[in-house]
Amino acid sequence: MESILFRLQKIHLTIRCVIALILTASCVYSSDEKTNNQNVDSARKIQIETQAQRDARMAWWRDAKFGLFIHWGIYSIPADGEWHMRKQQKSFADYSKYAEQFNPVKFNANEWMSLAHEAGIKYLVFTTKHHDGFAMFKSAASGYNIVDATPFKRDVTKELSEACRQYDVRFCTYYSFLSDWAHKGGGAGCPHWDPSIQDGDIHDYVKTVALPQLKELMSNYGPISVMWFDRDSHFLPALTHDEVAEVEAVLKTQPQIIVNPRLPGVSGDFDTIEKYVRLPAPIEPWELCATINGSWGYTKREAKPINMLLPMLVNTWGMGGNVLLNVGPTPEGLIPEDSVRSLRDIGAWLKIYGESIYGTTAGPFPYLPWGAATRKGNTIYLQVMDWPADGRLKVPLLNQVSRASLLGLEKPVELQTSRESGRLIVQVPVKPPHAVVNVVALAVEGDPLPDYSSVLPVPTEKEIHKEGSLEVDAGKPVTVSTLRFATSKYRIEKIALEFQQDGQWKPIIKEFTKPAATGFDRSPAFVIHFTPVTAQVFRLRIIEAERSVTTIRRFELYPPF
Ligand code: FHN
Repeated sequence: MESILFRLQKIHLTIRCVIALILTASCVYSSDEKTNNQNVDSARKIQIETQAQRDARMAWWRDAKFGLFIHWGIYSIPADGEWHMRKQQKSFADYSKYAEQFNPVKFNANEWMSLAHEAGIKYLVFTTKHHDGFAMFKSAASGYNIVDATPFKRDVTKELSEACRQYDVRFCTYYSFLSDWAHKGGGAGCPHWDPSIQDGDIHDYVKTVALPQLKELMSNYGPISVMWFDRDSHFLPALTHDEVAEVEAVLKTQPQIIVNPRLPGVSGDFDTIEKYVRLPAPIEPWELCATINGSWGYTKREAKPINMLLPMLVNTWGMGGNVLLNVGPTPEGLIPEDSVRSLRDIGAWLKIYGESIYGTTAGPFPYLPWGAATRKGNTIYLQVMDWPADGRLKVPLLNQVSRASLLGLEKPVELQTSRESGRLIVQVPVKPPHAVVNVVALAVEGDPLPDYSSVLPVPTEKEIHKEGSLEVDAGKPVTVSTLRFATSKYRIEKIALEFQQDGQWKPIIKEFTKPAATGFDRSPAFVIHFTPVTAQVFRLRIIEAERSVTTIRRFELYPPF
């Protein structure tokens, strides 16, 4: 039984705690008042967005699936890509001479956006200012811009924003916020090579150049659908709390704007990966930005043809990602003819098969030997890259299929389905309608039930050293015939796959050598088929690697399909 005194003490203690809490809060509050009323004001004004509001804001982006990235600036003149100034360690005096030469008289924003529309593009991300610090828009914050510092004198950002609206493409702005190699205090992922121009306080640079230019972009070019921040290094000074608050306040002037996650401190709305799909895929919503020819800014590299681009696009869409595909226009203001051709070929495919891409989410399969898949409600779209020569498409799906149809003909053709030893078989024509990727639509009942996955325990990422190996026990004897493995970077040179028998390691794959990378867009995920082997313990052994340590992100073994 508690004494009355003990109870009184408890009440007293509780009251003191409550008072202490109020004082603490007011103290924080008052200290805010001393330092920056704006924080307190913005703290009052911050509206916490509900999930429903966020979903509504993101809906167009999730459905859009396909954007065009354009890297264009005075760096197009040397045709050496957008890092030319840093790669060649060119002084500002030298590099800025390109501005005096920049006169893209063949530039026509309507032609660019008409092509984007034809390519099935839904949004444009344009480099309004890259790391070289040169603004492709009229700016009062710096005379180093296309209107004031070139013979061209036109605000191409404004012309593009207007053309986007005319061709039903959403206008989005890329801006290198912290990296700037032309203004005092601008960040660089390496020591400044022209200190008289570049050295300075990065917070002064944010205050005098980056923030004012961000305000100009948010104020002068109509609705901005995505703010695409970027930087030339992960190792740049952080923004202060106040700077973040100011950036957020400027972005709030475009209330529906979506923001990428590349300005540390400023929350992003989607995940972003670069150059190639990787395993595991990021959590949705995410975007892969990739190049059409292996470089961002203009170079003379040939654009990849559709039979190389479409598999990358379809695999990304099948993993639930958007694709932001980049072209680098010429100094004259033209999108290179080979890039135009590839974009048109993609657009022609999307014109026929777009229903299997736009508005879809990731397919239900962890891995498909012949292609990818997307999902829209009860319809699963199979994007088939390896067409079955015998006309029997095997689909690892347990669901009942109420209708199967082949897209790409005058009208969808109904297909027969059957089951053979549990595997769904879709009877398809021996000759497919499209040369690269064909689409079969399956109307299924209930939530999709895939039935083909790796026999190894769900892999954890593991760092292994050169000549190291990763052993995994399947828990029981299994028969496997496909290895899928992925590393963190494209750094594995040679690997071997082995199984354990009577305490000895026996080879399954004696030596797999990674194929030469095409450009730098090469996914570090590999699929290798081999004669079926039955065992319980397996190991992936690194024979040769570029670096002393690499991370195995996925080590999967699949049974015969
Ligand atoms: O350094 C930039 C690069 O030039 C290019 O703009 C890419 C595009 O995503 N972003 C940075 C590298 O991650």
